[in-house]
Amino acid sequence: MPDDSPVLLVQRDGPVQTLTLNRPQALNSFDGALHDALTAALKAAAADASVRCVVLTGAGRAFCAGQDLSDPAVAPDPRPGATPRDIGHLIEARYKPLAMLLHDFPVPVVAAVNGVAAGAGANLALNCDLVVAARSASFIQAFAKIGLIPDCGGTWLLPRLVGRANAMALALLGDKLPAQEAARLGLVWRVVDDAALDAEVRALAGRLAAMPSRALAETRRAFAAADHLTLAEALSREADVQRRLGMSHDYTEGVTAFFAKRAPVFTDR
Ligand code: LHQ
Repeated sequence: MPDDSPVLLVQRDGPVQTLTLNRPQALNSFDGALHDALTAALKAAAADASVRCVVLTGAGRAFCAGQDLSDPAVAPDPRPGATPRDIGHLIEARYKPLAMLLHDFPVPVVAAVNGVAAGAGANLALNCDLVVAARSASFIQAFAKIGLIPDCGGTWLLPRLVGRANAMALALLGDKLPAQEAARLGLVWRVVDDAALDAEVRALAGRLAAMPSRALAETRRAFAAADHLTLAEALSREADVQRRLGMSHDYTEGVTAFFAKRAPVFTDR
């Protein structure tokens, strides 16, 4: 019987949009349909001013097993003389735009890593602003096991998150890193009991949604930009961004609310 359940579940809870990868039979690995659905849903959320936080998670026992290796677009043809696949094209066409979309996202994105996150699935999570993992979750830089290098931003993210020594060990060995160890290395922010993941992430997303979205997105961009700036350049960039944010409604609202001893109501995006 054909499986006609959507490959991505889109659920709205007030200002929080939850996107659930839904190919549990293939551990939520990416085929073309999932790529299309996730990219479209992220673009729609980015364009919708009423969305103030996005949560990414997976259905079933996995977060995401990376690329679906059975997808004809990537599956190598073992026949002698067969033309090799150009998988670089897929990276350019799919994974790069996805990572850049997250990098430029106007509101915070939280990864709720409910289970195993492998290959590009692990790096999908690491592209998010905050990563909360269930205690039973794990992270695997599976690429070396199939003769590839970390993609979906892995080569950029891993050394920045965990330092070169840890990044090299993770990427070269491709071992399964349990969530607790991932948190100890600084790969993820927080580990919670499996049964508490949904509630913890809901509370966190609600908090983020009430915060000044534009300032949060500018913080992500400032951290990334600072990587290739001198201190003096970073300080000047801070001044530029602060100048813009200082003219925003959210800044006026934040300071006004502080002195009025009330909760601020932030609306900018
Ligand atoms: C899968 C997958 C999968 C298809 C589990 N595909 N079916 C970019 C561009 C181009 C080419 C290549 O890659 C990339 C980026 C990448 O992401 S490369 C890395 C791709 N991912 C992997 O190499 C991970 C492969 N999966 C695994 O190592 C294991 O499945 C993990 C460690 C994730 C989970 O292990 P187990 O819990 O033991 O589950 P399992 O291996 O038994 O998998 C369950 C089912 O899911 C199984 O199918 P079956 O019909 O036997 O029940 C797997 O074949 C299927 N599956 N990952 N990526």
